[in-house]
Amino acid sequence: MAGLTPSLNKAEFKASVIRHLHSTLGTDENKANNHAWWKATSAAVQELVLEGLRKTQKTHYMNDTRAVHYLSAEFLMGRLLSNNMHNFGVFTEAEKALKELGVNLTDVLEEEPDMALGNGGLGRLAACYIDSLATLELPAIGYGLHYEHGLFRQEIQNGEQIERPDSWRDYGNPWEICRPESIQEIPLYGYVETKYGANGGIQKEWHPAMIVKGVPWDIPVVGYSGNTVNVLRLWQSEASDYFNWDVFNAGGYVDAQRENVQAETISKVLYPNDETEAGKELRLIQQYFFCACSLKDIIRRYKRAHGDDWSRFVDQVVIQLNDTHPAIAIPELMRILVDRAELDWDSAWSICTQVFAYTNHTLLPEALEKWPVRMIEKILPRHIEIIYEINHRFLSEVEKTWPGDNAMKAKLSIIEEADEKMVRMGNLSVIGSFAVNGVAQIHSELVKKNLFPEFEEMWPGKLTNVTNGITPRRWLKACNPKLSALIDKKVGADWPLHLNKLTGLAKHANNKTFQKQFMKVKQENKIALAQEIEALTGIKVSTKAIFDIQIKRLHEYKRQHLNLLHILALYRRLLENPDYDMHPRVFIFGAKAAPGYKLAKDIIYAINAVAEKINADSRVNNKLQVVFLPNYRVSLAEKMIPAADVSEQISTAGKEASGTGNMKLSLNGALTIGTLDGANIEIAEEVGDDNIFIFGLTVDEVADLKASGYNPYDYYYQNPELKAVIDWLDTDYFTPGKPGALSSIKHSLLDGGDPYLCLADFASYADAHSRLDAAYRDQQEWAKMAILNTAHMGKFTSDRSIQDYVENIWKLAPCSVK
Ligand code: NBX
Repeated sequence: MAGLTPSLNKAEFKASVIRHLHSTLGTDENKANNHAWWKATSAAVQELVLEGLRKTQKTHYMNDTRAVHYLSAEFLMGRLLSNNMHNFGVFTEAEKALKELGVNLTDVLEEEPDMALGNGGLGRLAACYIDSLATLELPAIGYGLHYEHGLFRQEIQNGEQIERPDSWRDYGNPWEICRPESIQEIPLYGYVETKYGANGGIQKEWHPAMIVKGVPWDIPVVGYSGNTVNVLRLWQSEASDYFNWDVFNAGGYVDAQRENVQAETISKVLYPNDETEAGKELRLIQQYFFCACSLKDIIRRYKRAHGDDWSRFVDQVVIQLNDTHPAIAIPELMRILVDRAELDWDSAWSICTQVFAYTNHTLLPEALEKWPVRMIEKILPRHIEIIYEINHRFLSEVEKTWPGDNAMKAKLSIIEEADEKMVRMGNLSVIGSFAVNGVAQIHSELVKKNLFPEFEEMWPGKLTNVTNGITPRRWLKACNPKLSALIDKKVGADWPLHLNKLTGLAKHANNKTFQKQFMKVKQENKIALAQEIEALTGIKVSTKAIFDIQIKRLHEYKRQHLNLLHILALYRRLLENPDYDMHPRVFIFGAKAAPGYKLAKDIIYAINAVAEKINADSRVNNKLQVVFLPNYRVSLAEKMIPAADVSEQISTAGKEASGTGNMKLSLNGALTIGTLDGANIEIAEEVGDDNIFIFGLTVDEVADLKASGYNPYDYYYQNPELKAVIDWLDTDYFTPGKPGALSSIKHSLLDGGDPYLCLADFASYADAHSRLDAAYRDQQEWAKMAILNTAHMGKFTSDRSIQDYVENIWKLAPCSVK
């Protein structure tokens, strides 16, 4: 792959940037501010990108390649300039070129708004996967929504989260290309007409009441040091041109405009809920809109090569559903094949069930998508008929496997027969796919054992595992240049493509010089983060302290409040004994709460209140500090992760499907304190039990404890320290003049039943922290453990995950671009 990279030398790069400053931006070197330099630099890089894109598309077309189509409602891309420069191998030259122009690349990179078109892990996973697909030279296209506003920007006012709109494209986005030639029209609402043909056959015709336009925006996805540039195609909704001309002509200009607004609302905003389903009509329309646009696009491309011959469709097309959010694509493809292409049902179903594969990301019941039948009926009247037909045929299969068992039918049915009938999107996805995967070994086992056990029995082998991964290009090479340079020297520079090469670091783990170099990099990264913390919050943190970081969405199951209880315990110990022996520690949080998730917002408020009190309390002797960094996002993660000593991965066992932040932190030499949950288990296997701090109940122990009737009060009364810190939340100590401001947390932990077992795990967690504190005192030992973490993360490259998908699910071949 190396050597094929289209590259620019320093002089050429400089000339290109200046040319863009002049002719793209209409400014010059003297007037340009950092924003203009960012745009000009991006434009210069985009020239390379587009050249690669053209070649890739031509090559894929000429070779009529089989491709994977990754359907995801979210792609959490972050910033692209640094990434694209690294992947093209022009970062260093560009840095030098700009320096000669008197411009600091680091400042320029800060001008780029994050593309925050996702909530968290699921969306970022999609972004890592399209990076790996391009890197591995696999024909692939990502399909999603071109949200006008991505995930909200978080401000903290008086300790509370305030949501502000995110406007990532306000001043133009240099990477995206509008493709009006590929606009699609998408029907909505209306009714279905049944027609009887001369031969007695039945034809269904959907008469939609509304048509919206799907406008594609392409974001090129640059593979690392290769020539493949794939595409992420994001659909924006617009009012259809001819839509509602009648109203318009009748003088109903204003009414017509109102409907335009409705059409354009579809891609306006990303829903900010992770792990819950709101059941909002607009969200269902979003899902259908991008699936319908994408399927039309896939079929248009297929037909260009194969005309109306559907026989090769399953050879050319595989569609991966990123969770159930795109599951409506299954009945949509059936509609196209049966109503439009006039295939018989069985042929159409056979195609569908060879094309779709589905990834499950959660077991939490509240996160499993269900849509009211009545809502689907209204918006997609033909699809509800198709869903019923799929279900009818499926239930006769169930009847064959479990004759006469109606309870089984009720359980497996796509339709949930409740007061309000619901469509279970998970069941639809399993039934309509040829492969279903969980995202870490334990999660996939639980999918088989607890979520879909009967499906496993009906179709042995359909349910499988692909453990998540992360791209080491963004999450080590680009975000941690100092560590990368050190690693280059030890194991060579090709580890970003072959992450297992990092095992070559293990033999240096005991080497004092290397330990010093490794820890020096960590220290420099901590100093940089400390400056960022001060700039963002005004808090001066001690860089001698252990940087203990928990970054992820705020959710009860992720247990930021368990972390907080332990912080309170340390605080108490320090107040009781100012000489309490602990290494100084800075606890750093980053987390957004779903705007409607009251307790999550209360926990953010509590962290901030506790932080304010502790940071101002001289009695803690500079041993304890707490920081909540506002507006956690990809670009902030890139600054935090390289500076972490400790990675908090403390979900209740069985609840975190995988986690991916755990991998990023460990890759950058942080030691994990974590439960045996999700990918933590596999991380522990890789790094070894001596290099990780595991605590808490296991999945089985959680189940046993719940079965035996868990009572949080047992732990509360039996552990005086735990009782004291929980009671503390009920005073106005942290919220002077506002007693009870933090009591919702206490309530959820006691009378609320402590659904995520914080109290049951508290003692074990505190003990793990004591072990960690003791381990840090031996700096050589700690350095060795940190090095071994980096050394043993090879498994977690997203290239390996994609390879697993390719071999076990997609059956794709790479296609190199010359
Ligand atoms: O997906 C996350 C899981 O919680 C993580 O354990 C896992 O590592 C990651 C990638 O597999 N799920 C997640 O991020 N979900 C969402 O963001 C989400 C968004 C919208 C929605 C439901 C869930 N309606």
